[in-house]
Order: sequence, then structure tokens, then C-alpha cells
Amino acid sequence: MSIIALSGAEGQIGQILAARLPLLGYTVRPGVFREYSLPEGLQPSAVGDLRDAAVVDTLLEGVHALIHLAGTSVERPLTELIDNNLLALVQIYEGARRHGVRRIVFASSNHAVGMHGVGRYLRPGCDFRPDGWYGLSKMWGEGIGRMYWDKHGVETVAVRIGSCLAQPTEFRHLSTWLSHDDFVRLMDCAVQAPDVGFQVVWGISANTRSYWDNSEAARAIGYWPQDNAETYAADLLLQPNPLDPVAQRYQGGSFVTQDIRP
Ligand code: 15L
Repeated sequence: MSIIALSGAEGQIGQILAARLPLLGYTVRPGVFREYSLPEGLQPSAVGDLRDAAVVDTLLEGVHALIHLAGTSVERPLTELIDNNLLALVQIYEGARRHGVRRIVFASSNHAVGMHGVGRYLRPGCDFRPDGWYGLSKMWGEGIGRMYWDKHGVETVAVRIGSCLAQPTEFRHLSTWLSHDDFVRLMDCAVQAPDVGFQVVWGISANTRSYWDNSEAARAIGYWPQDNAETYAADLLLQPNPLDPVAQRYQGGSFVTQDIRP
């Protein structure tokens, strides 16, 4: 698995992979929504809206796997999420079937389970408890991954990403942080692990205060995180928690208290 399509290559976390996967020996075929200047040497392979099957065909032609980061990544009105996170994902999975793409690494999110309380320590098989339309769209995305493995033999690793940041900046991140280095390690493992079928894994570093139990899922794909948000705890604990008291009670943090009408 060395030729990888990367959708959403222009996004905040897409740019990290666009720059670093080639250093691991991958040939990266970036997909972007509109023309964008990518890290040196990388030209977009596909430009446009992934609801368009022709754009998907250009992106997936000749690749072994797709890392799918494109889509809406925050809480937004339902109609936007249906377009970007549901309808586009159908085109992606149909494109994977057409082109014989073996695996999709799907950027899911902790917000699919964000209404669980912060006192819970969750395994990947926990109940979905989406904290908004965005979380609901990720729950649906995991569902389509499950279905395309069971029904059509397209593999999926659904990575429930926590807070992928250069460093944690607030109290919640002591539990949810995914360092950039661990993010690259995790995506590499998600692409290379043999015979995953359909798997869910938490996208987090080795945080002492993690909300999520990655002991089995991460090991199953060979992911050993190296960073721990606790390194930053002394500084962060001196700062006021920016979340309001309700948001502090739930794993999804500020998403829980957003109330966008459909
Ligand atoms: C996400 O899913 C978002 O895409 C990102 O912007 C962060 O809000 C992150 O979750 C988080 O929970 O910190």
C-alpha cells in the first residue's frame, strides 16, 4: 500500500499528511476542493467537489488506499453536513468500489460520542452519543464504512480523532490531544495494517487522562503513540478552563452546547 489518495489535503490536518507521508515513502495523490498551493513538489491530483463522481474518479484512479479527510469538520447546519459528509461519502465509497481501492481510512471524530460524560472511559464499541449534526454525520460515516466492508469488501479504519494540534492549549486537551507526530504514525499504521476489515480506533496520543481506551484497537493496527498531553499539564492547570460549566461535563466539550437549527 504505497500509492495513497488524500482528500482534504488543503485542510489543517491534511497539510500535515501532504507534507509528511512522502517522507515515509508514500506516493501521495492529493485531492483539494479548489486550487491550492500544497507543500513543495505536490500537485493536486483532483480538484473539485467530491459529490461529483468524475472528481472522485480522478482522485482514486490507480491508488491502493484513500485517507479521507475532506468534509465539514465543525458543527454546521444539517444541510451542509448532508452535502459534504453524507452525499460526498457515498460517492467516495462507490468510487472505491469502481476503482478496486482496498481501504479507506476515514477521519471520524470524537463528536460521534461527545455526549458521554467526562467520567467515562470508552472503548471503540461504546454507544454512539453524537453531540450535534456534525457528530451525527460521523456516526453515519462509520456506518457506511461498516456497510461497505460487510457488503462490498471495501475495508475501513475509522479514526475517531480527538484534538489534533501542535500542542494542547486547554484543560480538555489533556484528555483528547493527538499530536501531529502521533497523527502521522497513526495514519501510517491505519494504511499498512494487514486485513483490517472494518475497525474503529481512537485518534489520540498516549494521554494519561484519556477518555478513551485504545488498548485493543490501536494495538490491533500496530499504533504505539509516543506523546502524552500530560507533558503540558503543569502549565495548562494554571490557566482558566475556557469551557462553560455544562460543556466541561461532556467529552465533546464546546460542541455539546452549540445548538444550530437544522
Ligand atoms: C473535531 O472533530 C473537529 O474537527 C476539530 O476542529 C476539534 O474541534 C476536535 O474535534 C475536538 O474535539 O477538539
